[in-house]
Amino acid sequence: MKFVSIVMGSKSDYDVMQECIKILDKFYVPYEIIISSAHRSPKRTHDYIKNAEKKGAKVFIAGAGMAAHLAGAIAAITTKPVIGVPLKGGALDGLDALLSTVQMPAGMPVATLAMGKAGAINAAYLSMQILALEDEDLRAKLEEDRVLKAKKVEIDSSEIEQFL
Ligand code: RP5
Repeated sequence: MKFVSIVMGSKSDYDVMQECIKILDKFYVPYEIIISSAHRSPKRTHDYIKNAEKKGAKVFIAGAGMAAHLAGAIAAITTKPVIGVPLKGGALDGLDALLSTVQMPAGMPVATLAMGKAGAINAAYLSMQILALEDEDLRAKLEEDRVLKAKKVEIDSSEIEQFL
């Protein structure tokens, strides 16, 4: 079965990464989610990624804070797309995680998204867009979602807009 794999570095990341699974649930996209750390449990991370690939993981999402090497460590193990979500926290409040996740050396890409909740939500959307390259039903659902978003802008505006 094709699925999205979500890995987070610590239980303390779960609150934010739940935003990601809420979106995948909404679109009925199957996923796995685990805690595994690049630093604290490197073997577990390696073994999980290898096993998830065998089971059908098509894209990996990594959420981590501080010296956030998780997404890069996963990118070192797989050639599947890796999406990184830098998380806030620590003395630098997420700037450390952003730079650790985004500044990958050439040839080892991590698609790094916004810090925190927006990044977690966008990770779900980007992973679905990747799956939708080979899934017409999912592509149609994503297009419908865009139409609804545009409608909501109009509805929100209609409540307050003024023209001369
Ligand atoms: C990272 O260190 C985790 O992803 C987490 O964001 C951060 C702090 O972890 P805890 O000390 O809260 O477990 O590995």
